[in-house]
Amino acid sequence: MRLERADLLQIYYLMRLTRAMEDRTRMLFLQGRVVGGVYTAQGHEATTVGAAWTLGDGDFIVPQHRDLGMHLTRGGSPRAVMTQWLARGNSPALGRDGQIHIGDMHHGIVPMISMLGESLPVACGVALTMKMRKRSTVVIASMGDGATSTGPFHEALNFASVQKLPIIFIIENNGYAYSTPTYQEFAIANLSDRAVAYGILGESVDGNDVLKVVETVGRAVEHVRGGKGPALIECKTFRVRGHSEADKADYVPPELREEWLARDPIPRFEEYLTREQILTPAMKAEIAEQVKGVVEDAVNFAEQSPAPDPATVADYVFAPEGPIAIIGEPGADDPRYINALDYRTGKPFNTMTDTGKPEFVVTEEVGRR
Ligand SMILES: Cc1ncc(C[n+]2csc(CCOP(=O)(O)OP(=O)(O)O)c2C)c(N)n1
Repeated sequence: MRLERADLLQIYYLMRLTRAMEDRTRMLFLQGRVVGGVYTAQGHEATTVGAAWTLGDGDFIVPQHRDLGMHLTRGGSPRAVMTQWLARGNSPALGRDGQIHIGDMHHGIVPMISMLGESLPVACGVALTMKMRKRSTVVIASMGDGATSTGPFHEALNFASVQKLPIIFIIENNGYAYSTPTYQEFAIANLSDRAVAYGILGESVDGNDVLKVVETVGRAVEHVRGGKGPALIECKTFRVRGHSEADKADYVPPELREEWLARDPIPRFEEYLTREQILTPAMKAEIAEQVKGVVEDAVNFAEQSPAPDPATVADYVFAPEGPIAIIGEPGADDPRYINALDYRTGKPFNTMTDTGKPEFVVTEEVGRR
């Protein structure tokens, strides 16, 4: 994938913005201003920004809990992220959830699912929908190394392979699943070797080298968009901080952390950009100021936003009485699939519907509350 000078600088900006947003949130957490825990991904920025950079308009990400960089790269709003972390009433989850448990369909961001691995079959559903609609959409679904030991991971890879879905599975292998080191998780050298079992493209890459990530995932995007079926890309990286801010990560040998800190993706990319005379000291300072401004704007916006109204606490948490869903006619795109409709609107649950009109006739109710 060809990167112009402006692209390289934008990638650098996004990596720095991701790191700065998380650093600021850690400070807010220490001041007791964040609701719930804080899960950061210091060290993952080359993987998250680099992978998401390869996508175009109309593509989707189905991210995991360490993917702030993907959100920001896809155009997700720093203000929305900050309102979510501070659980304000205008946050994407309306103050009912924190973290980057955020979806943003305008930017092709499907909200994450906390249960490890469970978002992968959902990502297959998105890819299948787009394939049935004859779009050239690519879906990136990401996960940690730990999530690759779940059943849904294997089910999703098999389904995607059989259906030749336009999906790239990105494994962010950061050395640990919480406190479990990779050598206790699996006994293969490269997690991408698992692609062989499903007959799909598999590749491992240095996940701390943003140019390598863009090149490798970019190639996978071409492969997938060309209708050749899914890909499994392992990005080898490291989670420098704890699983969450409540975790001191003292199970990580200090020399291992030092080794990875020396490969921090941000200074590494900075060195490259400086060497190539793309980034001057003045530009570096300018980008730092820009990042600072965006972060402060997001924090100020979130802090000035109202807390959720306690009177609305049960809204959107419990479904109102009535039928849960109604079944429509077999799908026009593919008669093997039947569409469930939202009983309140009669429209498909699918928020990606083109016309906004119900495409299928209501025939049957499914369950009642
Ligand atoms: C099915 C399931 N089991 C356990 C958890 C609790 N949990 C959340 S993140 C996490 C570690 C996941 O490790 P990995 O997939 O390698 O991602 P990482 O956090 O290292 O980026 C665990 C055990 C969960 N969310 N879902």
